[in-house]
Amino acid sequence: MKPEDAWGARWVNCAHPLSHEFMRVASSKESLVVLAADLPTIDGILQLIEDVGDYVCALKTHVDMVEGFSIEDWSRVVESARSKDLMLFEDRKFADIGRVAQTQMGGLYDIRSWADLVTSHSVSGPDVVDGIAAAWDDVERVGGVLLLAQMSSSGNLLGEAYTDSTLVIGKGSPHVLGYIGNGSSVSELVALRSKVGEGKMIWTPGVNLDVKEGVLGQRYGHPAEAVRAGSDAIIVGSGIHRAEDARTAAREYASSSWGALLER
Ligand code: 6AU
Repeated sequence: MKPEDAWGARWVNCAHPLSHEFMRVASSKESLVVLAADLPTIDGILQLIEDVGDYVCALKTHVDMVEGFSIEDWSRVVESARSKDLMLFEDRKFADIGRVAQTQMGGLYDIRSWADLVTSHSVSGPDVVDGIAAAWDDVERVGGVLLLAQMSSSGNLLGEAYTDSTLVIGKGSPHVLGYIGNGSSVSELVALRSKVGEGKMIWTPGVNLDVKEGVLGQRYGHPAEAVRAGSDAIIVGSGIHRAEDARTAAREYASSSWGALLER
């Protein structure tokens, strides 16, 4: 299906080039799934990409959970993801002053050299986004930032006023391609979408086909409900990597999320 037909107003209004890249990949794979590859080894991540790469659009990583990390080993993950047409998304959740964020984009993990997308908190103000963007400029790459406007964890401190201030920061920056919303709550997502409008994406963790309480305060909603409420990408970790058959699970998340997009 052509992305402009599947995505409608979102395709027309989202200005960031990487939102179009995501919508293109999603339409070619018929999936809105972002894989949260929360595994501690490179071999584990490589195997997961091999198993489910055909059904997911982006690889979301936490590089700092990889044991014995080296950038040479990591390049195998990057190559494998690219060969499966996956965008690379480091969930770094930056939260410092701009200059420090710029430096943190380099360093041991050299996120700026391989990540297409990163997450950032807005708690420190708008300059964190400029710092991240400056780091991509330093290596002549284009990247996009997803700001945490809501969270899925119970008891989090991102209340409505914080969300509203985050949207002001996002609206003011061409580097912000969208927001993280709470996939476990349809009402929070509907409210977020009505404030965001069509011009930015909302990506949602906290989704599972088997809606249940997650461990350590994680909350889950149904992926199709999240998409119908305005989510553009479902971030799925344990629902896939802890499934008995990860490939079958990924295919189910793909069809549930894609079907919901077409209903929207
Ligand atoms: O599907 P799960 O519960 O196994 O994994 C959820 C993934 C994890 C979290 O780091 C991430 O989603 N996440 C995020 C972000 C930014 O992606 C925000 C949030 O509020 N909750 C959350 O779980 O990799």
